[in-house]
Amino acid sequence: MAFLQDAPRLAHPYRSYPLLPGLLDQVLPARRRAALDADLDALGDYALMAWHRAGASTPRTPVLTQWGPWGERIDRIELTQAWLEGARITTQCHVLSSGHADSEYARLEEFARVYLYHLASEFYTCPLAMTDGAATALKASGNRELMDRALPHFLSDDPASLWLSGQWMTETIGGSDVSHSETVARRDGTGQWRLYGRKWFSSAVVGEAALALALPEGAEPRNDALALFYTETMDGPRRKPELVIDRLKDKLGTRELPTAEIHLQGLPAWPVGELAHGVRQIAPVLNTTRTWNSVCAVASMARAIALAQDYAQRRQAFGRPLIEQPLHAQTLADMHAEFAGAFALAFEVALLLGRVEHGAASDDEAAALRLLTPLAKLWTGKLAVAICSEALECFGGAGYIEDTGLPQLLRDAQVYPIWEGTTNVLSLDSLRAIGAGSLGALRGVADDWASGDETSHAAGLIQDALECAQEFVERSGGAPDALQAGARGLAFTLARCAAAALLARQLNSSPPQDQPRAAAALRRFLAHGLDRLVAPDADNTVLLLR
Ligand code: MFK
Repeated sequence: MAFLQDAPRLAHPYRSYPLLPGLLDQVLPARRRAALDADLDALGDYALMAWHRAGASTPRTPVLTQWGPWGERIDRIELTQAWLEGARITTQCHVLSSGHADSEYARLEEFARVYLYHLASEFYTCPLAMTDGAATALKASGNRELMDRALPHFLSDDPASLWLSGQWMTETIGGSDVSHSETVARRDGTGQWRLYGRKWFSSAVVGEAALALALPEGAEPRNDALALFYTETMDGPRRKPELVIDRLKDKLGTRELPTAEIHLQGLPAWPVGELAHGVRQIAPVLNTTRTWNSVCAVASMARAIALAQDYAQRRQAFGRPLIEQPLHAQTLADMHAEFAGAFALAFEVALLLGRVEHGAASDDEAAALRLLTPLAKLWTGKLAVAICSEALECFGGAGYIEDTGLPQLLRDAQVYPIWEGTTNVLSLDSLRAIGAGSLGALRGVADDWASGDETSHAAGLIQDALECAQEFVERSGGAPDALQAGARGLAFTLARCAAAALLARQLNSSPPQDQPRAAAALRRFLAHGLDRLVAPDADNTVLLLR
């Protein structure tokens, strides 16, 4: 009989893995907790179905048809099955609307849904994240007219009226430095603003609306001169002719997601707020989508570890199952500990976001959230790539073979450190937050999280690492280049400290039967070290770059 290998099996993503239910049990009041179950069960069912469906079908990608048979411009995009199902499943399970419910727990409940839905969605979560961000930014703007017009669609629980919103910032010359935006806004003879320019990455081009940065005609091209505009893309069932889709991107991963290059040729638009300071106005979008990025990154880690662990029980090598091989078991346990820290941090950001939005957070929590948002994004993004890569290795050669479905995990994970700001851009954003005083706030909340009889040793290690981080900031304070050169090491240290403090809190608040595992996660995470600070050596850098 030829050799046959059992494939890895995925258990129910909600019911069979204790981390998410355990967190929700601990945090949510009983009534809210019970009310959430039906949606999470449904999203877990959908995720399981999608995994089996993907294994039994040939991968598809979206197709753009630009021209009709009689010469007319049509820019039609055919979507994959999961994208066609996206509006129904997300509205049925209240993915977006739940995040804007009137409760400090709204964001936690939203991101629990996102976590379960993300991989099955084939990155339909990308435009959902933008839509969530657009809703958040419109609310922050206080622009009542635009809120009344767009929010009922963005947060709709009816698939027929759901609108997706894009976020159009990135341009060829601009990239992360959006101050070089070339898109301009001009008023026509009727006083209507219209957008002209080219946007280089639009992942919600099938959506009905967008927030876009543009330079109002006549304004000095300065950093703070960009304005934020709201625009709509559809004229009934047809895309407006002033929005032209140039092509779909050919990407390393997220291939089901139709990311487009577009031209704006006079698309009507409305200012969201004052005709300047657009970056400040779009910041709520950035912080919201970065939180999505963090939660989606931990969802990828969870999937990779679940499959690798299941396979380790099925695969026999050198006389016993992989899971009984000491080095393989060690590798899996290392992945679990890092994942537990990342999960705790991503969901704490979600919880804090809801608390801040509903006035339930302390001043320290609000200031810490500003710093934790980029920290969680940059750390979970990098970790997702490392864990997905390690998980593929756990399958040996099979992990490198396309129709196992495993390589896609790694390809898709590579978007997390890039999407919504690279690791370096986010490290610099964390300096922006530290400059506004949030390091002291982070130290305060981390002290609270880690305090407890069982965790005094952990609390000491965390305090020591945070003290080193603070000293690094103070030492480099007078030398901005040194601070920037060390910003990544600083950010990773702070992220690890926050995650360790949350693991300590988890241990202190776990029911007795869960404490041994919580203690093991904390111990292993600490053993991997907290301090990632590097002393920048500018001369050495110059020599190496010669
Ligand atoms: C899922 C699949 C995706 C498919 C493939 C995708 C590939 C990637 C495609 C993309 O392009 S995704 C979009 C990624 N782009 C970004 O995320 C932008 C990255 N760049 C940054 O984040 C820059 O740091 C930033 C644009 C914000 C720099 O702009 P500025 O104008 O040089 O910033 P400045 O002057 O420091 O800040 C302007 C204001 O905004 C300040 O407020 P004030 O005016 O009150 O002083 C800042 O405090 C505020 N601000 C900036 N970032 C903030 C913020 N406020 C709160 N939170 C933040 N994060």
